[in-house]
Amino acid sequence: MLAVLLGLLISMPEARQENVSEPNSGALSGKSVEMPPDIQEIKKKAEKVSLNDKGYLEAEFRYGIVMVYIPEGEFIMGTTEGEEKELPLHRVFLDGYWIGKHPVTLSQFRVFVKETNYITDSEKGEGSWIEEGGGIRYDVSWEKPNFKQEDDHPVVCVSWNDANAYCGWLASNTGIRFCLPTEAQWERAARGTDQRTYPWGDRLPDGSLANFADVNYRKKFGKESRNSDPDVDDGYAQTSPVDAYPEGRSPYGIFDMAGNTIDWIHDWFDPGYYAQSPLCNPAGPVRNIKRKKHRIPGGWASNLQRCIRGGAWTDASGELSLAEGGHSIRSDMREHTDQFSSDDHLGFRLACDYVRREPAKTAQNRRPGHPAESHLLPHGIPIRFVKDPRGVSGPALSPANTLCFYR
Ligand SMILES: [Ca+2]
Ligand SMILES: [Ca+2]
Repeated sequence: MLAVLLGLLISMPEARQENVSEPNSGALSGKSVEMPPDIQEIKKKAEKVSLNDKGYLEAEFRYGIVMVYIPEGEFIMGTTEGEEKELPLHRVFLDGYWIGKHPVTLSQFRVFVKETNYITDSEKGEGSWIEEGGGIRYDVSWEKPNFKQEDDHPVVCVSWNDANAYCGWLASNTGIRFCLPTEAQWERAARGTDQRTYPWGDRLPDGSLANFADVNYRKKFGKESRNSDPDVDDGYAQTSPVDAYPEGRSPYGIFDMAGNTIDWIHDWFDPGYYAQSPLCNPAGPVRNIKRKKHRIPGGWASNLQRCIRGGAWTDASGELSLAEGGHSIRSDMREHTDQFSSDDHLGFRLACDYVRREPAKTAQNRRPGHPAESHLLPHGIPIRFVKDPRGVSGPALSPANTLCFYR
């Protein structure tokens, strides 16, 4: 079946054009190449595999979960037009990975809770805050976020812990290692390889591209709240269906990378991480601040800061982070919050990158013609083998300017 798909792919001009900058993306080069094992594995376990209209593989699973395959390749991460924590611009190589076409929806999360009797952090008393009438409430949850949600809206009021619990449950149900995306995986899936500011390009969003703090938000929460844009009507004061903005999709055909809900990211947050990020498959700093939880109004703060990306229905179109709170829906924006936090604009999407988690023990494990090898080594960068930073057995990060391979 994939041979047929490859034939289709090669015959699609749009797909070829899109992927010119994807070095050795294998399936797209037109040469006879061995399919990466992750694609083969997904093909076996998915209910359906097809090509989307952007020319990328999509795999469908139970519960309406759809994953899009991002081929291996390089991109430039960061921006010179944002904040200091988004600097320096740095080149990143990623192995191929799968990422959720949509955020996890309310109905998808409900299945998980019903099957497992899972209790979210906010329901355990960790607090989930929302703005209401100029004040803050802390008594909301994924089932009762204090605004109306349909089944196809993204689940909200879930913490990083809740998101990971969902990934673990889905992994056990499907036999596929679902996880949260790394910051690098998320940014490439949102921006592609041409350093665009938003998933659709560089122009500021209008009402057809993303759900952010628009005129509907302003009517509900007041003009002083979060720098909302009175000139845009995106149709929603709060969350929207996860497929409501097809024109705002990323170069890979992924929805809601800007706005609607902000996505939890696997990685710890460090504002200086870009200066020391490894070139290959960065997975965030190795850091786990063992600080005691402390009480804050409505819950607890653990000081365990995780990255969040993409902005939400509460956030501004393209501004930098605002002193009074609120983020931007820029695809290069970096933000963070406590991993126990369960705000009404926090959601998540899935990733799957289990091939990368297999540490390379010897140089022989490398595939011949690995793009990082052929494209980066001429620059004289040394190679060092490290274990997957997400491994449980004492992860080791590669120092800056050192390549690492996990194969
Ligand atoms: Ca809106
Ligand atoms: Ca989003």
